[in-house]
Formats: sequence, structure tokens, C-alpha cells
Amino acid sequence: MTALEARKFAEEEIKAGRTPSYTDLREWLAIVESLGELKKVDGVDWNLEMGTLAELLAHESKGSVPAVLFDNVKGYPKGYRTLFAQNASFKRMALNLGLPLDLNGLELVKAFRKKLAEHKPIPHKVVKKGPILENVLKGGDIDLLKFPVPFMHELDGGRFIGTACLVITRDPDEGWVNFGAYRGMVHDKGSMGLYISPGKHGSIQRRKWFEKGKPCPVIICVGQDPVLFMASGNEIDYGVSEFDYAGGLKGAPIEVCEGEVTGLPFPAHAEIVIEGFMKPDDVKTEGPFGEWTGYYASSSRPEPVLRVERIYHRNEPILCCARPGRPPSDYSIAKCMVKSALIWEQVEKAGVPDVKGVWCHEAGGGRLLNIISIKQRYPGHARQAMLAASQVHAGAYLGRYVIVVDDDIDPTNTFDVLWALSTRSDPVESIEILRRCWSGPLDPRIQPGKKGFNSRAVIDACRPFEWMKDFPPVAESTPELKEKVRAKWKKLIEG
Ligand SMILES: Cc1cc2nc3c(=O)[nH]c(=O)nc-3n(C[C@H](O)[C@H](O)[C@H](O)COP(=O)(O)O)c2cc1C
Ligand SMILES: [Mn+2]
Repeated sequence: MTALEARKFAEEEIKAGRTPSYTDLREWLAIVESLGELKKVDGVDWNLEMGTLAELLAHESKGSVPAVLFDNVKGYPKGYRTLFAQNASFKRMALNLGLPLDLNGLELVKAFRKKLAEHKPIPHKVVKKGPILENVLKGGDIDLLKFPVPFMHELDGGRFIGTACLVITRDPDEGWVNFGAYRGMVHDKGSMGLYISPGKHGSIQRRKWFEKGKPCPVIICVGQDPVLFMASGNEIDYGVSEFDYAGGLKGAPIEVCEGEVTGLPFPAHAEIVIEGFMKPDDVKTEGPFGEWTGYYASSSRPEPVLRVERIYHRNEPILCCARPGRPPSDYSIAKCMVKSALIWEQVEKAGVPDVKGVWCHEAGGGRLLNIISIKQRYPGHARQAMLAASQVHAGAYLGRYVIVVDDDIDPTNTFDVLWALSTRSDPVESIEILRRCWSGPLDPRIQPGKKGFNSRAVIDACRPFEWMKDFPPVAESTPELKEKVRAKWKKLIEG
């Protein structure tokens, strides 16, 4: 479909109350433009300006944060574009997931979780042709800086080509293909560094290759369908390929081509794909990079170098970017929404009944401050829910606080959560401390040299189960009384 056709199709679908489907990032952009959620910006500098604009839009937009497509970047030909904030609105995430476009906040989390309950992975499909093969660079033509790679924050150690990316690796023993979003810093035209935190699937697989004394084949896709980025940046079960998981979300197999030198799959409709190897003793300093916690906590360390052997790209390619930093960032709402649904699903799978909502607060980057609300059914239910939420796959890495609240508290309403915390918890009885949990170098509160583990406070801010019925009643008028007084004094109240 041309962009115009895609827009027309999308407008008709939306008018009919349906969520339009799309095949690639370009059709997606046409739909997002027709939804009024795309800003096109010409003439910015890759050096700090793109990143700072993404920061300002994330901090200062009234309402939804728009997706931003930068073109005519300083020093680059027209058509070599970058896209920021792709998933920074509920509407765009609903579009990616084929869910109703008018769902917001917890409503969207609920709908996504319901979809996940019925979700089944669909195996990816190898194809011989795809727009990604329009240009294949090798040898002297390889140049990572052919694309307008941003220098994102003032204290960064380099230009990061991999942020909203898929780092694709294969398990050498088990054969399955994983991908995750792991940051990638350009060293020079033909090499880059990858930061993969211990415990992430890409890190486990890379270590397996290195322990056999073999180079680790890797492909990094840095421009693609936004639903693939939702799968790459969040914890999908070990052993499940994110390709197949994303296929299950779309209801159709993801079409992939295979790399000329590694044989690894990559999306046939991708925009830019980098292929090469990391070798066991080949390391170089990576970082610092401004991160999702709001700090440059990982500083710089030696990390494996990816030596590039091929670059594949579409004509007029689009580099997808995410700008982490002091929250809210251009992807923190996406992290919050996806993680909330995943934790909800995983906690229920672990056997916890009657979960009414999960919200991974953007202030904690979707990880450090997570709230779960339940309808308490039996003694110990609240402890079970909060401990599970803190340790299921989607909630375990770099968590800090989990708060469990009763079902009369909306977990997305920070004021109400703090009210429940202030009035229904007793520090001595309600807080459990967990030690030596899964953290990593990005944790700003762990001293350098001691990183790896952190502690957790999991807080029960529910009314104690055994005296729930006798707990002091809430001093709030009944809905009937409120309605009666509101009707009489409507003008006064509504001003
Ligand atoms: C924009 C973005 C950047 C990320 N950068 C990194 C990173 O540099 N290193 C890392 O280990 N995880 C990073 N993550 C988190 C991982 O992508 C996430 O934990 C994911 O589950 C990893 O895939 P895996 O579960 O297959 O290991 C990032 C996530 C997002 C959304
Ligand atoms: Mn994985």
C-alpha cells in the first residue's frame, strides 16, 4: 500500500469503529499521522538536539506525547530519518496490539492482559524477499554513521544507534532465537558496543557461545514495526522467541529474511539491520549513557564489540530511537503499560486469584515502583500477591518497591495509593525486606563495585485481612448523598 492508500484505509476503518491493521512501520506512520499523533520535524542536529527535543516533548506535551519523525538531519541526505516516541501514547499502543483505540490507562492494560490470556505464539516465516534487502552493504561500504545516529544526552560516551532495537541471538544449545532491546554504542564505522545486563536472555546466550570459545553471531535491527519493539523491551518467557510472541500479538507470522553471514532471522519489513559477530576477548569501553532510572549509573565498562559484516537497509531508511533519561521519557508510558499487563498475567499464572489491577509507575521507569490491587479473599492473599509481583519475570529485574492495595484503590491513582499506604499499612507489620535480588549496573543506589544485587521492600497497604470488616469506615459520603447534594448545588460545584 502507498502511504496515501494506507491513510485512506485507516480512516475508513477508524470511522467504522475498527482498529486498522498495518504491515510495516511506514503504513503504521501513515495511520498515526491520520490519528493526529505524528509530528514531522525538519533540519535538526543529531548532536544533542534530537534527543533533547524528544525529552522536552515527553516532559512538556499536553495530553499524549506525539511520535516524532526527524528528516533532513544536519549533515545527512533527505530521507535518512529517525523516529522517536513511537509508543508514547495509549492510542498508538492499542494500534500496535489491534485493540480498541479509545482505551486509556488501566482499561488498556486490562484489554492487553485479556489478549495475553488467549495469546499463542505463531512461528515466524522465512521469506526470500523483503524491502529490507533493497540495500546490502559489505566490505568498505559498511558505515554505521551512514544513518543520523543521535548523540543523545550531554554526558554520553558516544552516539547510540541501538535504543529502540532488537538484538537478535540464538541459543547455541537449545536453538531458539531471542531478541531484546539492548543499547548499542557506535565505536567506529564498522564496530559497536552492546550493553546487555546480566541475566537478560541475550547475555545468557552470548555467554554460552563464549564459554565454547566461539564467536557469538548477532543481528541488530534498528528500525521496525513498533509491536516488535514492545516485545523486545519487555520480559517474555525464557525459551519463547520474541518473533513468535510478536506474531501471536499480530495474529500472523512475522516474515523474516536470513542473514548472509550468520543465518539469523530479521524482519523482512525492517528499515535498518546490522549483522556481525562478537568474539570472546574482543572488548572496548562502552558508555556512559543516560538511562531509564534518570541517571548515568552504569558509567563505562569494557563490553564485547560487535564487528559488523553486513548492513541491510531500505531506501530512505528510518532509524528507530528511544531516549531514556529522567522520567517521564519518550517510552516510559509504554514500559508502564506493557509491564503492568505482563506482571498481571504472570502473577495470575503463578496462582494468585482476584488481581484487579497492576500499575508500574512511570516515576520508577516501569520497574522500581509497582502497584498491584487485589480483592482480598483469604489470609495471606496480599503477601502472596506482592511477593509474586516482585519476583515474576517481568517484575524481578531491578525492582525496588511493590505495594499491594485493596480493590477500592485504583493503582493508577498515585494520590489514592499514597493514602492507602499512609493509612492501611503499619511499617513493622506490613513491610517485608528481600535481600540479594536481581539488579545490575544501572541501579543508581548501589555503589560501584557492589552492583549485581539489590534489596526490595514489598509493602502490604491493604486493610489487615483478619479485621477487614471492623476496620474504621472510610469517611466519605455515600454516592447517593453526594448525588443529592451535587444535584442541588450543581452550579456551585461546577463553577
Ligand atoms: C528502550 C529500551 C532500552 C533498553 N536497553 C537495555 C540495555 O541497554 N541493556 C539491557 O540489558 N536491557 C535493556 N532494556 C531492557 C530489556 O530490553 C528487557 O529487559 C528485555 O526483556 C530483554 O529481553 P530478554 O528478556 O529477552 O533478555 C531496554 C529496554 C528498552 C525499552
Ligand atoms: Mn527473551
